[in-house]
Amino acid sequence: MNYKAGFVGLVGRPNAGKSSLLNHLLGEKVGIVTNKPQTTRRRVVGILTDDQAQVLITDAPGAIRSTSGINAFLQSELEDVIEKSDALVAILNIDEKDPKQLDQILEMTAASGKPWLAVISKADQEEHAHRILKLKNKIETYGVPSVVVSTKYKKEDVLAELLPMLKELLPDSPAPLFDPEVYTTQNMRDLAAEVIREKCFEYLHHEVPYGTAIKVIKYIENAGPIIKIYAEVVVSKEGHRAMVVGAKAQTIRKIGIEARKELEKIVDRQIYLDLHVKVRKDWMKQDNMMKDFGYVVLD
Ligand SMILES: Nc1nc2c(ncn2[C@@H]2O[C@H](COP(=O)(O)OP(=O)(O)OP(=O)(O)O)[C@@H](O)[C@H]2O)c(=O)[nH]1
Ligand SMILES: [Mg+2]
Repeated sequence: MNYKAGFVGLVGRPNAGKSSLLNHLLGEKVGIVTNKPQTTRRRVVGILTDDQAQVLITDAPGAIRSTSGINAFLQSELEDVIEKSDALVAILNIDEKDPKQLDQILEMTAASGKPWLAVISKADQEEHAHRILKLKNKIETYGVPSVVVSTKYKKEDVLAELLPMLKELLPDSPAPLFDPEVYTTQNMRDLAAEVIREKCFEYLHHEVPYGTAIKVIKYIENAGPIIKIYAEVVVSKEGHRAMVVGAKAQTIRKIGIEARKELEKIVDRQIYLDLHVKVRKDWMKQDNMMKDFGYVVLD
């Protein structure tokens, strides 16, 4: 069989478990995960390489509709991932509150005209298990295969079932497209910003986390044994500053401690993390400021 290589885009609702699935398949954290929808903002590529194929899985924001600001960016980022992928995986989460929305995910994926398959996610959730068969039947009407997954299933088992099917969807390629030794195209500086943002999603509530962005000002890794990271937690309203800082600075301290611990696990080195809260009014409504945080669709 010829060598295969290409990009597979993940298409699903916000909270469908896309980033969790990618991390699970890789056995590494490349994308951040929270129980709040619209966690992923920019695409993240995870790479699975073996002697038959290189599968470049692109995690994308969940499907939403919006015409302005950060949400319009999320929509166009997903549209661009769909356009640039060689194949797609529709992720259908069995805990979706509005199951009709899953039909739209199937429609959207099929309409791309790309080769695709469907994954039924979060299958461990027994209270929603009755939906699995219904979803399978619906997927069958599209004439594409489906796989039932959960991050609670063993990684090896999920890979054994899913990987051969993903390879089938990919074009021939004379060689891998990326260094076979690496598992992501993301750099540590960007991952650090994302992990800090993940903790903001965990420890902040209501609209506050949706108005946060992280800017890594300095990332120093070669000046001694400790990696030093200086970053800004940017909020969109003056009133949010106090919520991010918290009483006696407890909230920002907690965000910093948890982000540092997580990053130390990832890089297996000691980290010094310095966080400052900064207000940039309505940044997520203004293109020039969004661009500053990388929220722009790249050509
Ligand atoms: N029970 C269960 N929960 C899961 C599973 N996969 C993901 N979750 C949970 O679902 C929530 C959303 O997971 P994410 O991976 O962030 O979902 P996403 O599709 O990337 O979401 P967005 O980035 O917001 O579009 C988190 O609380 C996860 O822990 C699973 O297989 N089983
Ligand atoms: Mg995500």
